[in-house]
Amino acid sequence: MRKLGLFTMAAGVALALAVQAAAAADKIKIGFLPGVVDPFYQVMQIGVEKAAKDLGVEVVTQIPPTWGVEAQTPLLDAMVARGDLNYIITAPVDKDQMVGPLKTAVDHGVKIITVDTYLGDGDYVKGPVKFPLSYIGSDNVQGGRIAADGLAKAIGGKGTVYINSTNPNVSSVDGRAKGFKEEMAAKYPDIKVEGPDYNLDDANKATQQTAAALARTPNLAGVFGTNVFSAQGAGTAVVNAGLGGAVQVVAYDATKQAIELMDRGVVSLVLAQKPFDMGYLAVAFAAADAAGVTSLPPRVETGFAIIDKTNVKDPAVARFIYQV
Ligand code: T6T
Repeated sequence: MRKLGLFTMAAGVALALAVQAAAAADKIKIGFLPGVVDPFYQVMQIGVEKAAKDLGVEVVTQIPPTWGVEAQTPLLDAMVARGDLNYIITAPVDKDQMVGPLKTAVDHGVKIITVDTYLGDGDYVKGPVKFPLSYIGSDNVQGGRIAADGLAKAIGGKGTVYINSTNPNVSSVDGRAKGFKEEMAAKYPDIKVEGPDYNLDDANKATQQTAAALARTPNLAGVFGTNVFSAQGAGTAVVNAGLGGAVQVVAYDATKQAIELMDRGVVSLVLAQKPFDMGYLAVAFAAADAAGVTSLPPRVETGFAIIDKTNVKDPAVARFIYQV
């Protein structure tokens, strides 16, 4: 297993301090507002709740039923209007459009920690958006590069590949598509990249779009699905077309379904993120901040487990499959 986490020494020290300091911290209340209902955020919620129990803090969770600013903003506004939350842990669904609503929360005395996705360019020290305490999540550009290397290897270094993604202006999936394209352009001159198409977090739409890509490019060699819904749709379209094994799929997010498709020879590589860690650390950071810790790192990369058929049965790797 390759682990690419850059969990810094500072972050490790901060976490240890958080655990010790939580007992001393004033009782805090945290809002948890992820992006949408899906297995990735369900695992994150398990991490949030475990940390809340371990550290003795209260958490209020609201999950938008669909992805988008229109769905996330009213839930955020309602959290702020409660008046009793000290921190909100959130995955902003748009790196620009959620700046205003989250800044309003800060103006009402709520501190913000972003998980999985970030605001602005994600640099909360020198970048355009500085108010969040920290970004805790994957290095998604790096994840896109890993996906590109995996897909290039699976297709023998040549052919046309296609990206299916969710929405523009989302730091996570944008980063994945960027890293993927950059890596392909830099290292694989015989691979042509098509897409991304945007499925708006709808697996059925992802299936239709991938089916259209297969029809458009009859010799398509591979597909990169940049998240749960994209990879699900990509896998389903390849199976429906009877092309399992002939068209290679690389899946971001280690759902049980992605692993099943790997067992059936449809998916060649799965990138597991660490949503449990993201949720747990975010609560620990809030507790540490409340206890007076001033050196929390503004960015924590939680790393990946990279799963293929050679290591999928290894318990050290399989533990990162999203068990929900
Ligand atoms: O891939 C995750 C998350 O990292 C991304 O920001 C949005 O999609 C997921 O939640 C999976 O559906």
